[in-house]
Amino acid sequence: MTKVTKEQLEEVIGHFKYEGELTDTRPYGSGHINDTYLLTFKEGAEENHIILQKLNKEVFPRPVELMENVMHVTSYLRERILEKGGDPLRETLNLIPTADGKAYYKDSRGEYWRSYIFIAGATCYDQVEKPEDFYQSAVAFGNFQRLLSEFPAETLHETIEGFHDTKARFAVFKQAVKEDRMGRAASVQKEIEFVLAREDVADYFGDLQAKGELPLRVTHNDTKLNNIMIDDETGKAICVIDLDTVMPGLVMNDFGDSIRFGANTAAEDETDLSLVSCSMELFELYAKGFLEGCGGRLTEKEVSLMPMGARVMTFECGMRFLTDYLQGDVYFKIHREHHNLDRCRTQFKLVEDMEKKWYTMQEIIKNVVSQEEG
Ligand code: ADP
Ligand code: GN1
Ligand code: MG
Repeated sequence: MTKVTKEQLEEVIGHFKYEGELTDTRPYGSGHINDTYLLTFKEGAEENHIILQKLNKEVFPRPVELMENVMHVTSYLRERILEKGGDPLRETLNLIPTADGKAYYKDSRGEYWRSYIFIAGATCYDQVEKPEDFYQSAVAFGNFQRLLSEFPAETLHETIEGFHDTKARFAVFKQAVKEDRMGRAASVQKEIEFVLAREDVADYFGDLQAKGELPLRVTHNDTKLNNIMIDDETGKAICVIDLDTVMPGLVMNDFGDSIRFGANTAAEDETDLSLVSCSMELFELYAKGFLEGCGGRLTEKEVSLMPMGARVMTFECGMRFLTDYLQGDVYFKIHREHHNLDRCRTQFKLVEDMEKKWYTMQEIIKNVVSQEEG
């Protein structure tokens, strides 16, 4: 990943249609993929913020297609939000065009940039601070699923091929172990064994899909808590952000990725593994909110596979962190040595914990469903 220079930022900012005088530019947020900046503009006595992002070209090799998806999805959501009397300036992302009316700017180094209206008075959380926030995020992600249920899926590009093809990711992992580019494999034998012992988990959804048992839906595919904005005043989750991976996918994965991140009693990169566990209270709360948000659109099979979604997504994410560690930290941004290994370990601890609580997780889903029906 090449570093963004001051001159580069100046060039990019000069090409967008902004109003007012620029008073501050700073890196922003805790995403692992794109480079996000917060810009501050002054107009008279008023201060306005803007989000500016450099797309990660290594992760998203076809940025133009990606931006087409973002444009389609946000303009579709805008219509749905207006129909129900909502405020599209706060309830979906809004692209700010470049001076020549484009949705993105390609700079002189060939990097792609886009800009969004800043959603003020709302927060993205890296960990659940209040259970109610997690519940609200569940309703919002479920609702996102419902709002996109009629979206013409065939118009979407696949921004990352096989993004949640866990079986294919398992094969990539094995290759990374074999190549052992950084000479790190010997020091992570325990983690490697953990993955190899769970090929059945990696294959689970792919096998069912091959039998035609799972519907393909338009899904978000990166439903972590910090990809949702919660209104500081009302406490409601108002906007689903980070739309780069909206693609056809499985609804259990959207459910599961939220559990992986938000029902963890510790941070994704916690080094004290004794703090890491999957909270059954948060699991239940999220399941309630998500099913409510989906509004009865899921099949019985999809609902019954929600615990499996949590297990598969957590396993897959841990395996991806470990793969990246073995390959030399080329995919996820790291902020300290062995960061990806620390992240991998929390995920595997969570998987183990879910396996211990497997029966409880199934029972919770059954209870939530019967409460919904009753
Ligand atoms: P990444 O793919 O790197 O995770 P995101 O699109 O999720 O990038 O953005 C990173 C962070 O920037 C978010 O977690 C959020 O805090 C902030 N952010 C992104 N878009 C907006 C927006 N429109 N308004 C306010 N904050 C935003
Ligand atoms: C990345 O972009 P961000 O930080 O929201 C990743 C997800 C992982 C997540 C792990 C495009 O999400 O798939 O689950 O990190 N996004 C991409 O925290 O790979
Ligand atoms: Mg994000």
